[in-house]
Amino acid sequence: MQNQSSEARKPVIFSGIQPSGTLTLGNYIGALRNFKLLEDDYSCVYCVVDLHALTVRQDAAQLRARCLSLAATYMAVGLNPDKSLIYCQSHVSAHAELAWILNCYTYMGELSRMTQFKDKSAKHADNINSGLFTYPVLMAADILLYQTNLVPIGADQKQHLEITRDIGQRFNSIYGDVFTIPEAYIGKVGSRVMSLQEPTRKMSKSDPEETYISLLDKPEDIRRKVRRAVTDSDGDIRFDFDNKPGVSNLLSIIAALTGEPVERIVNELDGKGYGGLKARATDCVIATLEPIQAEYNRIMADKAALQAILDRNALEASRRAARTLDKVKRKVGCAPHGKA
Ligand code: ATP
Ligand code: LTN
Repeated sequence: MQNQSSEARKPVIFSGIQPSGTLTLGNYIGALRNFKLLEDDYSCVYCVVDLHALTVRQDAAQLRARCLSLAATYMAVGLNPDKSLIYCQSHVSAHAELAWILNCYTYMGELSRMTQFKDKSAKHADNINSGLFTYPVLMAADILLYQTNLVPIGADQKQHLEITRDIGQRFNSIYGDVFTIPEAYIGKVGSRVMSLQEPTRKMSKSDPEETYISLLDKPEDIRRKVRRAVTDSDGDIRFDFDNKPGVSNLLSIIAALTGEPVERIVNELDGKGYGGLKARATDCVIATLEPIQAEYNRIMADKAALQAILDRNALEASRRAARTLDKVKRKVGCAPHGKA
């Protein structure tokens, strides 16, 4: 973990991922690999947001296992637990406390405009709970608690970052400069990886298996899923998301994983057909995931050590979060006795 002086000097990054399933290639390209990229220049806080995952019914034992697995995945992509604060959201009660207070500074109207709420309500029509509705307020609390400057996220979370900024600014305009107002960090390539089966929808870990590539998929699964990925019937390899979403999605995956510009990839694949495109995509994905999987298996082999890291980090996160939460409580009139 960083010492306090280096932590104080660097700007702060916060991001979180829900332990709602095994991470997908979308989570990796859109979020996780940027977490790693930014690790050296910022004081990073990377959270396993299990309270957010409760907005959809979860099996308790499975959720616990998924929290450990997600923390191991953070480390398997190269995040260093001595540099980045990796911990579990529910272990730090300040998140839920600040979320409650911020709920009272957030309007029903602005929450009703959130597209993720509309999508998730349609997907879980039998469980449209109020947590699903106030989900962005908990996300705002996550971010604002740590005086965050930058939030690496995929494009689908842009709206949630905007409401976070609005809530933070609203609070600051009443009480003075309590919160740092964060900026989104959205990668230029791959900020929205699409479903392999319905390439006009984003790839999502809580969708059916064949629609996504899991970070833990075996090479044969990856080969099969990419081979069956929906393309189109004109046989032309070019980037044109509106008319060729499936082909464009595979091209962006290759571009994101290799760092090559899309035009060069298109030229290289000239005459190779969709078979060639899919083979190239498969190779890139397997080459990226193999070392991550090896590292993941190594970390998961010692769950006690992993748990110890999470426990230790939760204490440090609580310490950092308390600074903001205490200030907020004082501002709104909830200061503990003798501390007003
Ligand atoms: P769920 O299916 O449970 O809603 P999810 O797979 O959509 O989950 P989250 O945990 O909500 O993933 O997101 C974690 C991070 O990954 C966020 O920053 C999000 O923007 C990013 N992300 C998720 N899906 C994609 C995608 N298809 N392309 C790019 N980034 C993505
Ligand atoms: N809402 C995000 C997950 C999330 C998050 C955060 C992301 C919860 N808290 C704080 C960035 C910062 C999602 O659904 N992907």
